[in-house]
Amino acid sequence: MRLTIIAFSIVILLFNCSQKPTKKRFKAHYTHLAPVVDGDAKDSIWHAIPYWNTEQYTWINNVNSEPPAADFSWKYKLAWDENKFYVLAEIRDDVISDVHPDPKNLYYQDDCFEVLFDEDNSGGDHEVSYQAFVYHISILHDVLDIDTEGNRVLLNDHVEIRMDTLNGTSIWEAAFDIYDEGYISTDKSNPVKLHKGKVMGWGMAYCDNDGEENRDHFIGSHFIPGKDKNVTWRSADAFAEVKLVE
Ligand SMILES: [Ca+2]
Ligand SMILES: [Ca+2]
Ligand SMILES: [Ca+2]
Ligand SMILES: [Ca+2]
Repeated sequence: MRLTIIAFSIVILLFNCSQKPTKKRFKAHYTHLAPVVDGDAKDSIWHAIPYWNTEQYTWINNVNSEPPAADFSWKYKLAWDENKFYVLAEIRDDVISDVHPDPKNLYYQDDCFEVLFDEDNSGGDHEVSYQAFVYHISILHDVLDIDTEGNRVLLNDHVEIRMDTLNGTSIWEAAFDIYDEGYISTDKSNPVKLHKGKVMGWGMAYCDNDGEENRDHFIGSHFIPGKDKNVTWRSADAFAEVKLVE
């Protein structure tokens, strides 16, 4: 009897060890008509999606207080077709700021919109690989990640983006090419074709700088367990997921 209980306990333990923690899963909706990336939400797909994603989690807090809505808050919608992944985000940020003009220097301390993709949802380290991408997008539309040598690299040709600000609210509209882990360069690599039912590692974040040297907050789309929440730039284990649906 005792041996049976021990054996049963080991089976339970092994089962638990093999279970990946459940990740938050977002939905992106299919569009027959690609939205025009012009910073205007008039496209039919943005009208057709009836809800906004609004959850926000503070991954870094440098000012010891959570941001009130006028300091930072967001809502966003996600869409896709065979060729692109689309994001429409409406972001309230009281001060739009870029104090580090070199796009490769301290880009994450400026206002910076981040969109995360792990095409095959493998998770794992991606610091010096293209097995996942974290696109750091500046208010000047520069798009930065880290290449396979560990260098900061501009990947502006992976995404068409338009950001316009009026009265403290910015509309970010973006169309992303999705590359898999075999990506070398845009000359030598083709974006993957997307299909219904596909699940990718995904997430979104915003670094909010309000005119000082450093960002006040780093806000993300989903909960990250543990004490160190500044991990998505190097680990896709901390990404959420997105499913491509009808
Ligand atoms: Ca548009
Ligand atoms: Ca702010
Ligand atoms: Ca991957
Ligand atoms: Ca700001």
